[in-house]
Amino acid sequence: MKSTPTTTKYDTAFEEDVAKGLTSFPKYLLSKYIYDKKGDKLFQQIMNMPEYYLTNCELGIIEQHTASIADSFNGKNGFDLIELGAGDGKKTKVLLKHLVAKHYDFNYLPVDISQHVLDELEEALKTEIPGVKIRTQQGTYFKTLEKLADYNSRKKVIMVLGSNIGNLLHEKAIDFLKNICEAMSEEDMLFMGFDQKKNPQQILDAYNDPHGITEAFNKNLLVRMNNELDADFNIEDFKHWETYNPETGTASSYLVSSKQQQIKIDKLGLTIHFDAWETIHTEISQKYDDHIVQWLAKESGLAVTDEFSDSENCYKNYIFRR
Ligand code: AVJ
Repeated sequence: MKSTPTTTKYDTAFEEDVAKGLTSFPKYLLSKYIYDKKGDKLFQQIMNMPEYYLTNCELGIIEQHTASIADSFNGKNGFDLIELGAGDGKKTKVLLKHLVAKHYDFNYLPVDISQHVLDELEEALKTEIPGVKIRTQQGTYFKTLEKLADYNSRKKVIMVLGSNIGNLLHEKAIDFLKNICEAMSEEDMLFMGFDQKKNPQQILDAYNDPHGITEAFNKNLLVRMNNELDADFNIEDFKHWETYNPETGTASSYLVSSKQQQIKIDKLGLTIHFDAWETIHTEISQKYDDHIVQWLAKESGLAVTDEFSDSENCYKNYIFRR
């Protein structure tokens, strides 16, 4: 492996990004760092909460439209199903079961940043749906997409569930979609889930549950800095705060310092000052409508060719082609 020369004084991207985010104004942290082993667990718990409607909405759509979705996947020589961000596969398993039962000719290639998540998924599939030909790919979406571009033996179906794209500001989402588009050939397709604009209260409730699971998920960033960067955050001195702007469709998560305080981050040699009620922005969860999705597609060189949704249009899964 060629190592890239670097001028930074930090050992890891986590260190560098934390230093950058907490010395910026306003302060921010990147939501991808929520997901260590404990963060993965907390997200599983979130997906099982009644308030977090996204999971059941998308599961319902996939259950209701299994046959049409499976049909749209199929190519003349079968297909390769590439899932970016594999998770626990609850929703994917519905599709896989159907694809195996109907003898579709396909490989399943789940891609995830976490090898642990991939191992668990592979193990579960071995017993639950033994007919699936699975090849796991550990890595970032970006690197994997580059590799997959040369992978042109038959139709590629790229699948991204869970409205995971919602963590990206539109500009970044377009970059992501452009990358996918570049990895696609004429026959290929993208199947992607987008949470929809809806009653603002329902959105706020999904990101502010009464049991504090989302709070713990958000605060896992502080826990990680304490454990990995020798920081001295007192978790109780920060409040989890959620906002939703119904005009832009952007839900934002913050950690708010409830007092003036100095935090030492020994590993980074930094002392961070917080005014009382100063914020750290930690995550966006973008909500969409057809206009936004059409615009994102157009900006990325893609076209929406089909869509599936529930009766309330709570959530939508779109098919894109290039
Ligand atoms: C995994 C990005 C889709 O934004 O809804 C859940 C993460 N954050 N609760 C989302 C999350 C707080 C989730 N995504």
